[in-house]
Amino acid sequence: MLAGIPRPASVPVTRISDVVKHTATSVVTIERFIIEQEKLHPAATGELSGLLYDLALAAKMIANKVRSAGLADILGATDLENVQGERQQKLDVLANEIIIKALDHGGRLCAMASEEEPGIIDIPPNFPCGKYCLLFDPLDGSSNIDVNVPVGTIFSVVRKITPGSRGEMEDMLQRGRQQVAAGYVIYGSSTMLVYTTGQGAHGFTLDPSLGEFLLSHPNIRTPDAGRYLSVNDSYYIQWEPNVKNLMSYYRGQDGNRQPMSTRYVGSLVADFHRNLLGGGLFAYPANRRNKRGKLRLLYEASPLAFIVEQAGGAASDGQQRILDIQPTELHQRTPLFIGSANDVDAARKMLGDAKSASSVSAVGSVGA
Ligand code: AHM
Ligand code: MG
Repeated sequence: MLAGIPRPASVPVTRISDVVKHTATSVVTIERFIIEQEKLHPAATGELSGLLYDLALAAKMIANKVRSAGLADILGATDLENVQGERQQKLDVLANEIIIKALDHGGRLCAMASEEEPGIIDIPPNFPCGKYCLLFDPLDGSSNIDVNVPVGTIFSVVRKITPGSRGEMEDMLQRGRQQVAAGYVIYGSSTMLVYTTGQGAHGFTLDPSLGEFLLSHPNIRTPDAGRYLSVNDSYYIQWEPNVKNLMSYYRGQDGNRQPMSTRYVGSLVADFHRNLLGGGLFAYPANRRNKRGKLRLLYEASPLAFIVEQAGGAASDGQQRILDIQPTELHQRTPLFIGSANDVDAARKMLGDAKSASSVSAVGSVGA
């Protein structure tokens, strides 16, 4: 089993110049970057590199579908519901299938789990099993598809910890700090893939003319405090008093800080990506109706928490670090406060302290 992911301050961030040499005419494809990074680990077998490259390929295929969605008449909802009881969009189904088919035969995975599937996705018996598990949200924010708002794919990779060749539930239910890689793809005005393997967070932009992801954002660092607050205010009356106080603080209404500006796309990847690059906080607190919030720990919160920490930011459920939460079920939800470290710290202080003063009933996620 891997040791826990160190806090950002102690992360030996790979200097990009150690990995690739930039010249005026050189471009660094994601394939080259992954291979060069692998060389930093003499014991690496290449399996993780292959897996990341397969994910990049799946992302290109999904980007292609998203881009041509209106033209191909594949917009709109299907009659199906996913395991969360939400209507699936056609592109959700396609993206889910694309990822499974791109990853199931390479011999790198022993199992997968998707936000769109009720249980573990086994590797077909005719394909070899590998040492990693992949957990993913194939198309996050899919309710925005019909109105041309950016959507995204989120993924998390953990190492198999059980004996035997097939992946088990125990392999899936690992704390976020056990992740060996995580990333997201944003299908926006351009398509970008951001990933980490624990040596910084790096971003790649898809060049449509070349069909390649090119290194565009090496060693992303997020500001310690941010300008933007991303939260859905329509839940105001359902928030506990301490959450209301926290939001008043972010808005400067209590006179203790400059007000943050509100920006809420309603597509987690889009909100997260903007705040990662520019600084800010995304918050999806628990409320009286949804005691554990809405977002999924394993497919959304944990992978983005790994990335944000690698970029110098933080992620908390209001009580504890997201990466420390012990999952107990595949589709577990968690409150989420993620982004600039100082802004997340304010949530931890105001919600954590309030809880210990027992003024909060059920805010917080299950877990250790
Ligand atoms: P999804 O995974 O079903 O697409 O739901 C997750 C999405 C996030 O992208 C977004 O941040 C959130 O749901 C928005 O929820 P709400 O409409 O309650 O604000
Ligand atoms: Mg989602």
